[in-house]
Amino acid sequence: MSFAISADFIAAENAKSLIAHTDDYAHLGQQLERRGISIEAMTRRAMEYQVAVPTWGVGTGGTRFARFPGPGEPRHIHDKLEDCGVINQLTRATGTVSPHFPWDKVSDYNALRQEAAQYSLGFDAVNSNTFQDQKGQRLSYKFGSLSHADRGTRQQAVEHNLECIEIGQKLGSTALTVWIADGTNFPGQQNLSRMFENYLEACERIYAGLPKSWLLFLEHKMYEPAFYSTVISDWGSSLLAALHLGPQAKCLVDLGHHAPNTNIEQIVARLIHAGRLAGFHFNDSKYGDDDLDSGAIDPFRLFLVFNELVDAEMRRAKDFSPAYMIDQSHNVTDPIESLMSSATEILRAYVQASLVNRSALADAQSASDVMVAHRMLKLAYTTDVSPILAEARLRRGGALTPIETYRASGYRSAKTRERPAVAGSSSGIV
Ligand SMILES: [Mn+2]
Repeated sequence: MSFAISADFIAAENAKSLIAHTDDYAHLGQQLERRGISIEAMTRRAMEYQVAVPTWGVGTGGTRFARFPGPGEPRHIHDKLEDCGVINQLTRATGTVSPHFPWDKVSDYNALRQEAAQYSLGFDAVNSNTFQDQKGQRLSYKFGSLSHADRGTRQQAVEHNLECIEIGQKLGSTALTVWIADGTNFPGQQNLSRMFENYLEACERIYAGLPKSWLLFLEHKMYEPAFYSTVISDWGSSLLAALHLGPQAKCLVDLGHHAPNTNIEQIVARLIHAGRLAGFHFNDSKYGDDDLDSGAIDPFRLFLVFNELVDAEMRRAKDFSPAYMIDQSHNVTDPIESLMSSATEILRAYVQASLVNRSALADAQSASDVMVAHRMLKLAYTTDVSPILAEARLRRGGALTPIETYRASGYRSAKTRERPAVAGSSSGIV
C-alpha cells in the first residue's frame, strides 16, 4: 500500500494556523477595502487560477556537469503522477500535468488518463522530444531534427510529433509544444535561411495533423545547445513561423529563454497584440536559461508579465487565452517543495497584478503623470497577498502552509522507502 497524505491530516495541520490566518485575512480585507478592492473577488480569482506542472519537474534536474539524485525520486510516469497529485492536493493550483514523450511513454494511455484522474489531475500540453536520440532510433538528431539537412531525418522528427498528437488525444490534451534544439556551433556549418525553411516545411506537416480544437505551441530559445545560431532563437522567428503556419500556431514564452535584461513583458504585449500568445513556461533566471524557481530571482519581472496578462484579460484582447505551465530544473531542493513554492509565487504575481486599478492607471498615463502611474504598479506589487493565497487554498481543501504540511506528512521519507533508487540515471538537464 503506497503512502498518501490524507485530507484529515491536512485539516489537522490547517487547524494549527487557522486563528492567525483568519486575523491576517481580515486585516488585509480592511486594507484592500480602503482601496476600493473586494478581497472576496480577489480570493475567487485566486481559486480559479491554475498552472500546469511538467512531469519532468518532479525529478531532480541537473546541469551539464552532473546530476545529484534526491531520495525517493519518481522512477516513471506513475510515480510522477503521484508526486504531481501531492503538489495539487496541497496547493490546489496545479490541476494539470504536461507530459513529455518518449520519456512518459506507456502502453495504455486510457489507463494513464484514469490513473491521473484518481489524483484529480488532467493532462495539459504534450511535449515532443527531438533534441536527443532514443534507443533504437533510425536516424540521429545530432545535427538537427525538424530543420535537418537530410529530408529523412526531418520526416522522422515530423512523425514523432504526429505520434505525440495521437497520444495527447487519448490523454485529453489539446496542445502540442514543440521546442527544437536545432542550430549550429560554427559559422558556415549550415545555411541559416535553408534551416528555417526546412523547419517551416516540416512544421507544416505537423500542423496538418493537428485536430481542429488543438493548438501548436512554438517555443523559442536564444541559445543552447547550439551556441552560434539557433533556428527558433527568439519571438520574431517564432512569430514568423506561427504566422506562416496558421491560426492554430502560437508562440510560447519560456521566461528563461531570453538574453539577460530583455524586456519580456513587452514581448508578451507584442504577442498579445498579434493574437499569438500561446502561453508560458515559468521559471526564473539570473544569466540565461537557468531554470531556477519562479519568482526566486526577479519576482518584480514576474509581476510585470502578469500586469500585461491581466491588462489583456480586462480589456478582452482578441484570441487571448494563454496556457500556463512551470518549466524548471530543481537541483538543490526537493522538487515537490520547489513546485509548490513556484505555483504560489506565480499565483501571487497574478493576484498582485489584479490589484492594479486599471482605469486610474489609464488616466495617469493619459495625463503623462509618470510618478503616479509607476506608484500604482508598485503599490500592487508591494501588497502582501499571502492571506488571499492561503484562503484560496483553504477553501479548496488545500493546505494553509503547503511546504510545512508536506514536511510534517513524511511523504518524502515514505517514498524513499517505497521507491528504490534507479541505477545509472546520471544525465544532466536537457
Ligand atoms: Mn521551456
